[in-house]
Formats: sequence, C-alpha cells, structure tokens
Amino acid sequence: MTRTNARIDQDRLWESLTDMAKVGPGIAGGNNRQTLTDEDAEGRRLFKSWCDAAGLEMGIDDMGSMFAHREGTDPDALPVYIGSHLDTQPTGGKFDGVLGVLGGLEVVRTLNDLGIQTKHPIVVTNWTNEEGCRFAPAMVASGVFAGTIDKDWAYAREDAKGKRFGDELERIGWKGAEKAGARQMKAYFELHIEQGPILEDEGIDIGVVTHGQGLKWLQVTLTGQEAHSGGTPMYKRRNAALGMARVIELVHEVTMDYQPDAVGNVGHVEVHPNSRSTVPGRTVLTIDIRSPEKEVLDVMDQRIREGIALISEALDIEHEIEQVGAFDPVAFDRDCVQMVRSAAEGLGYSHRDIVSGAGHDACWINRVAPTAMIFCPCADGLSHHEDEDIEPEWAAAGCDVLLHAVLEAAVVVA
Ligand code: HGY
Ligand code: MN
Ligand code: MN
Repeated sequence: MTRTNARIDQDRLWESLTDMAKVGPGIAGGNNRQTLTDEDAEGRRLFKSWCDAAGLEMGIDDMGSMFAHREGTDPDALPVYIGSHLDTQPTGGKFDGVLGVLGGLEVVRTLNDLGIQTKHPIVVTNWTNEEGCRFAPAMVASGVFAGTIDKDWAYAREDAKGKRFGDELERIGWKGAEKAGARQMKAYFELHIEQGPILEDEGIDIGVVTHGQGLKWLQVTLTGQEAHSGGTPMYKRRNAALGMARVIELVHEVTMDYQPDAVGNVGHVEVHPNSRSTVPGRTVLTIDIRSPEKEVLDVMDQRIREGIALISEALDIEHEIEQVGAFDPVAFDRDCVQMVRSAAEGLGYSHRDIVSGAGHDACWINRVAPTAMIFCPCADGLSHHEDEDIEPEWAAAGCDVLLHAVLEAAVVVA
C-alpha cells in the first residue's frame, strides 16, 4: 500500500474499541466511564500503554488532557492534531468520543506500518471531561485550552457529591504540568459518530461537518418552602417541584416554536429534600437549548428567562438562573473541511455536508486552530444510550478519511 491508497486496519481499530469498551462497563452493554473517576483513570492508562507501544511521546496539561506526539521530519513545524474524548455519559455508548481518540491512534499505527513520514508532527489527543455530565459544563478542558473557560473556575466545579474537579484530577493522578492552551496547532481533525439519524437514513458513508450548532446550558434553582404534604392546604403551598414541572413544559413550548432546527431539553433535575411526604422546597434543573442560529438561541434564552419569572411569581417561589455553559454556532475551517471532502471523494466514499447537533471539543478548538470534523453513521442515530452502535465498516471508512485528511495537512515527505 502506498500513501495514495493507504487504508487503516479495520480489525485492529475494532479490537481497540472493543478493549476500551471493557473499561467502565455500563449496566446494559454500554459504558459508564465518567470523567475523573477511577474508570476514567483506567481508560487513560490503557490509551497511554497503546501510545507507548506506538512510539508516541505523551504530554499532559493541567486540565488532564493527553497529547500523544508522533515526530515529523521538521520538528519546528506546527503539529496536526487529531482528537476527541474517552469520558462517557453515565448510560453512554462505546463509540461517542472513543472513536475519535482511537481512530487517531489507528492513523498513527497505520503510518508506522507503512513507514510514512510527515513533515508536520502528528498528535493524538484525549480531552478531559467532554461530556460535562459529572462536572458541568461540557467540553470544559478544550474550553480552557481555547481560552474561553477559566481554569480556576473549572477546578472549582463540583459534582453531585460536592467533589471538586481540581481535587478529583489530582486524586486520579492525571494533572499534568503543561499549561492548557500553550500548545500551537497547524490544524485539528475530529472523527465522531453522527449522534443523529441522517447518514444512516440516507445510506451515506461520511458526514463532512461544515458547522456545529450553538448551545446554552442554564442552571435554574427554584426555591419555595418545604411543608407537610398532608397537612398543608394547596393554596398555602410554595411548591418548587410544581415550578420545575412548568419550567420543563416552558422549555418544550418555546423550542417547538423554532422547529425544525432548534432543540431543547431538561436532562438534569434535583428535588430537595426528595421525600414522599414533603412539599419540595428547592429544585435545581439544567436547561439545554441549541440552534444553528445565534439569534434563535438568544431569543429562546430570553423567552425562557421571562417565562421562569412569570412561573415563579404565580407560585410565590424564588428563582436563580446561572449560565453554566455556552458557545456560539461554529463554522469550521473551509480548507480543512475541503481536505475531508476530497479525502472522502478520493477514497470513493459517499458523503454529504452536515451540521453537528451535538457539541464537540472541535467547537472550541476551532477558535484557536483550523478545525474540521468527520462523521460516520450510528445505528438508528442513537447516542447517549447504552445501545449506541456502529458497523466496523462505518468506523473504518471514517478513519480512512481521517487518515487522508491528516496526511494532506501534515504533508507526506516519505
Ligand atoms: O452535549 C453535547 O452535545 C456533548 O455530547 N457533550
Ligand atoms: Mn462526544
Ligand atoms: Mn457525548
């Protein structure tokens, strides 16, 4: 095989995906490898052992992100980065994020097999806490790297048990010395499953991701008054759970006004004291709204805030709204996107332009380096679900395109 018709090793990629899936197993065949847990640490060790075997030099930054470096012939040339994330949702799948990290490793393994040298070094990256489920927000380490999130604010984020991000990073032993964001990149490529149904429904091999939709996470705290659920008359209640229910309905109603592109969700809720015979005095919920258009995102944000104020007034409860995550809609780099498109064409894979519904580390890295993403289909478009699944051939096609896009960016010299 030569540079032009180089292909990755599908069986080896699939074997690595299968081995990583054994780390932090879920309860129904997927994964629960949440960030900065012992399972995450085990997955990191496994990834590092594979990088060591591939002759890569590992760097770690002070957010715990991992950078496995393959030498280029010109050590002064800015590296081409390939990355994604190894952390998962609590009921996550085996491929969300993992395909992008291990696909990057497979690219390096293939170059080693073929003895292909590139002018620019190549770096395979695992970003800490892409999912944002244990510690909000999502994409926090790539956000610190891109200079849009303050590191100390990130360190102070707490999980549901009050554990701090910074302390957990120290505890698992993956806090590096490098300052996050000190690295310079020539380009960044991320391979990811689509996490939606379009590619599979249309029978298309590759998604050429031109844009990513914008996102806002609003954490809402509603405060009423705990009271006895038997002795307290309905008219005297200040029910924070009723407020939560009405806010969830509000998010749905506002979002439905901006179809088909806008989406809204409330996936995180807390009810205090969560006792059967007590009217809840406090509820906490996170609103997740997204749209490819910034204006729509902003008007949804405003309408929801106005609606929460009216709900609170009607129920005589207090409300506090904190924006805990946000990024504007992203347009990826045209040259890098074209490298993806021409790689798919050169390899004979069907492809179509697509907008990412999910957020990715690439959305932040796009602010500091020319960036593009490659999608492969996923079964029934399902993700953030333990049944998340892909065909080995889908993974291989995406990784082949990643290989050739990276080779174009990194410039083959031998
Ligand atoms: O929220 C997201 O879109 C990503 O999966 N963390
Ligand atoms: Mn992901
Ligand atoms: Mn995800």
